[in-house]
Amino acid sequence: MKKILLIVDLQNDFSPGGSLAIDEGNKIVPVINDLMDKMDLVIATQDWHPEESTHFEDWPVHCVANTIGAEFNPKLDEEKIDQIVLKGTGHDDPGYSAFDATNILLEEYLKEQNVGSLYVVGLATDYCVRASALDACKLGIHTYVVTDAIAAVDLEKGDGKKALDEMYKAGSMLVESKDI
Ligand code: VGL
Repeated sequence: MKKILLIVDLQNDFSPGGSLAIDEGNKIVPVINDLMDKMDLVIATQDWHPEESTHFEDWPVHCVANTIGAEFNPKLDEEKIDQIVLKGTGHDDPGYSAFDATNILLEEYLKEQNVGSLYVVGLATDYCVRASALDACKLGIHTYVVTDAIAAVDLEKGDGKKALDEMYKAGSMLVESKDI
């Protein structure tokens, strides 16, 4: 059974300077780089939107496919990624959850890879990390959320904390990277 890291949307547009920047988006990158060495397999998602998407009625334009904003944060050790997962690729597809990916069927892939535990990290705690962890729990996957390797948008103060409570109640374990 494998320990699998799921890195969610560690992309330029969600990093400081990006169109939907999360202040702490850079701080978590070294933590994630270290975690990659502790895992049997590393999966990384990319929000990968078309130029026009109904998702942009709710958010500033971000992570348009094949643009710099959609590229990984340059500090991320990309060569350690085993599988890239693209999501939000359709016109009406917000792609909050990694399990909504369209280039692979993540649920099937995780089964094939003999997932024992899934460690969820990245951006953002209150959106894509939340949706991905909740789906993983629903599928019966042993899910951990690494609390010092995520960061929240916090449109409303406390959204990140609320999302953590929700993920915990749904069955995710909350861990710190030093305990992995
Ligand atoms: C995300 C807001 C809008 C995320 C994506 O990656 O968490 N947040 N689109």
